[in-house]
Amino acid sequence: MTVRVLVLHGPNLNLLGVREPNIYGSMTLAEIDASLVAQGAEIGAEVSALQSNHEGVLIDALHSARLDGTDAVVFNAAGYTHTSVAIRDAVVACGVPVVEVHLSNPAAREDFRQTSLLSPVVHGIVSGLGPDSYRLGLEAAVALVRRDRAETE
Ligand code: CA2
Repeated sequence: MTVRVLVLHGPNLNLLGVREPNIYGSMTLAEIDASLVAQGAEIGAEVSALQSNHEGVLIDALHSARLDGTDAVVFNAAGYTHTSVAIRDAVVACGVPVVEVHLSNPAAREDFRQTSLLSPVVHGIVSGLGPDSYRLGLEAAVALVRRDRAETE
């Protein structure tokens, strides 16, 4: 059975490949999304992707995931990772497994990136591996859903 995964990208990630390639790499967001859709097709997952610079849009997307048949979310909340109680609450409320991903390794960066408000409420975290963080996050999300399904059969 197909696994439906939402890949959700937070603020400024629309600038990937255009600005700061030394930190975030040279792939554009469209290229990352296309690679995840292709990966999904290979492993039996239907991948959709959304980027927003607006906190409320990200929260609405998490709420929709609860109702629209999404099985798991791969989420790079970007700067909101470190600041947004509202997004953390929405992650809890969405009721599907969420895998937190980061292109960079926030633990190796500035003090203000050392706290993730999301990490305590997600199923797992992949960071520091560039676009491979998303690739591994998607693989993990699909495995989580398949394991849950197998356990409830
Ligand atoms: O490493 C990551 O994926 C981050 O989530 C990226 C966030 C940062 O605030 C987190 O601490 C770690 C920033 C995203 C900004 O994306 C840009 C991409 C290109 C140019 C400028 C910003």
